[in-house]
Amino acid sequence: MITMEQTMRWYGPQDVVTLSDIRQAGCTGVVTALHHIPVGETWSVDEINKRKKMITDAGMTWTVIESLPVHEDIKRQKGEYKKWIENYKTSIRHVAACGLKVITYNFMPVLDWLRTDVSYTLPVGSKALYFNRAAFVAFDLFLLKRPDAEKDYTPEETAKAKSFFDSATEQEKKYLFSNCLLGLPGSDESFTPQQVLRELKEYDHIDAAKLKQHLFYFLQEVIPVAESVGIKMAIHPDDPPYPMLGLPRVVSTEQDAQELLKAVPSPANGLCFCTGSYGARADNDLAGMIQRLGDHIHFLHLRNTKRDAEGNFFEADHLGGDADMTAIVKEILLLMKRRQASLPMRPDHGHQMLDDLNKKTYPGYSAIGRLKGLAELRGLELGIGRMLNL
Ligand code: DNO
Repeated sequence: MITMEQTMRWYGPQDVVTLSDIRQAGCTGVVTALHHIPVGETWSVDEINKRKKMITDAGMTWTVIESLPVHEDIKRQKGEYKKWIENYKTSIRHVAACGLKVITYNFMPVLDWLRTDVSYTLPVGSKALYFNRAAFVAFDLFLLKRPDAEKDYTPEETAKAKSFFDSATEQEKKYLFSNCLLGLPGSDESFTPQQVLRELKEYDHIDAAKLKQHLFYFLQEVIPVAESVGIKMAIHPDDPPYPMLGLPRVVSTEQDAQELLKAVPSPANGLCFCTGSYGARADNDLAGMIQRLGDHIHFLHLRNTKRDAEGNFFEADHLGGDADMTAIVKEILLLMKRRQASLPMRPDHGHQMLDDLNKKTYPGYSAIGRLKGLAELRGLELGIGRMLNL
């Protein structure tokens, strides 16, 4: 039976969750990035090898990068975007020279993932990440005060946001503000509102069609390089998977994924299949997507969300929520059998629970919560595999 390669994300030497913690959780691999290198700059062979040695010294492997970020100039095709693309190609070559295999990246303008509450208390007392639509609209309209933002919302949504805002305490407003402006993953620096407004303005004339063109151009440039050195590129979907703050998002649905794969056909042009991000939309058929897109899936994020009709969702237990994790893991097992390859996966996010509650980790990246998710997924995989005689 071919099983998934179990990994966890590690934010590097300053991460409160140590390599030893990750090893004890049963992982054989670590997923990480050189977060200290500014976006756009080249990753040197030396720096990559230094990080790799830390991981191999801890008894694990490093084959998947998450993320090699794409410079905003590339997404906007402005400024020095050609230079940043050349740097990206050099980084791909360096990463391959160090024996790594998969590069995860995303093409979300300005912000990466976004939640309105990073410590939403669940009935059992652990904490989860939460996206509250009314809170988000309130942030946009009344805290960030994005020009013309009201055009993006129905009168009903605006009214809900207003009533949310009017009943929130000053402290709750501050908390909402800082959650929405959390910096990029792996960074301790938050965005300032001025910075975000300035960045948003840069996208004034970029709609989804244009952003797609920019993505396809980027792929046409970097995929041949990746293919020539044996690197698989894995694009992470948008999170949440729809336009935010007036910004287009173009990797939210199965159709988006199909289009970007078709734009540059190559075994190197692939996907990070994140069940949490795609799964926040009811119209994404996750198990079906694995069947149809499976040949292009190079990395898996397994996570679950529970949605409601208003567009709110919270991160549920890995085997709870709206995504049918049993059906998903079954499809993954069949896929790996067909491809005769083990796919790297990580339990994406985890609740803050037990001793996690006394620690400050990157939101979603607690040790025990992720270990619980991993252990459940591991058991599910083994059970399904045995039942199906794989
Ligand atoms: C959130 C993560 C994302 C992801 C990037 C990939 O927890 O899944 O931040 O790493 O979008 O580029």
